[in-house]
Amino acid sequence: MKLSIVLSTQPAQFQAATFKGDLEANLRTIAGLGYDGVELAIRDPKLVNLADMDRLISACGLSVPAIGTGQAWGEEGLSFTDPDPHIRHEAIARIKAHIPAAAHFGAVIIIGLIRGIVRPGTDPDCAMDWLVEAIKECSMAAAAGGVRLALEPINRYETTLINSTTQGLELIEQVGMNNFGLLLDTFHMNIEEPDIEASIRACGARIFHFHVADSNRWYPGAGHLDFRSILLALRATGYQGWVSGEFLPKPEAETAARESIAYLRKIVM
Ligand code: LER
Ligand code: MN
Repeated sequence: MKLSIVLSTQPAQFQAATFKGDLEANLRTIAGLGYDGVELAIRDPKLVNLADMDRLISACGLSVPAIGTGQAWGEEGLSFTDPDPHIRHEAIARIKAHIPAAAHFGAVIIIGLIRGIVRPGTDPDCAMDWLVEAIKECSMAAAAGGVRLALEPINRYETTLINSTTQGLELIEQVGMNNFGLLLDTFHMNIEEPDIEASIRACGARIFHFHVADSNRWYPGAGHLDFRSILLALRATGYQGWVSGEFLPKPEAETAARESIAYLRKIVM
C-alpha cells in the first residue's frame, strides 16, 4: 500500500497535522523516511505558490494523494453550515479554490471540519440541507476538473454533523455524485464505529482516502488498534488508494513518522 503523511503548509492549531514548519526540510525528512507521498493541509490556496511547492515536492520524489482543508474552519471559522449565508458562500468558494492544485497533483479534496457544526438555534434539518447543497455544488465543480471529494466522518467531540460511516453513506446517497466519497480515519472510527472492519466493508468502493492514527492519536503501533486486521479489511475491498498518517507529532514529528512507517511496512507490503 502507498503510504503518505500529513504536512501543514501553514501554521495551524490542529494538533494531529504531524509535520508543520519548514516546508522544504519537512519534505526531505518525509522522503528520507521512505514515504511515497505527502498529504498537504492547506488553509487557503492563495497562501501557497503552487509552482514552488510542486518543484520541492517533485525534487523529493513525492506524490500528493490528498489536500486537507479543515484549517479554513479551524483558523477562520468558514463552514458549509454556518447560519450566515456569506460564510457558507466563502466556505464553498474555498473548496472550489483547491480544485486546480488537486487536479494538478491528482489529489482528492478532503471535506473535514469545513462542514461545520449545527450552531445553537439552527434547525438540524436545515443544516443538513445546507451541507448537501454545498457538497453538490463543490462536487459538480470538482467533477469538471476530474477531481474527487472525500467527506471524513469525524467523532462527536469535534462535530455534530456526520460522525459515523453510516451517516456518511446516507449523505452520499443524498448528494448523488460519483466523485463524492468518504475518507475513513481510524482515530474517529475507534470512537464511533461498533465494528471498524465491518464499517470498512460497508463503505467498500466509496472509500476515497484513508487516515491512520492509533487509539490515542499517536502513530500506529503506539495504541491498541489492530492495524493488521483493519488494513486487511481495507485491502479486501479492492482499495487502491493511499494510507495516510495523521497523528500527533509525539514524542516529535520525525520519530512518530519513523515509528509509523516501520510498523505499517511490517504489517502491509
Ligand atoms: C482531519 O483529517 C481530522 O481527522 C479531524 O480530526 C480534524 O480535526
Ligand atoms: Mn483525519
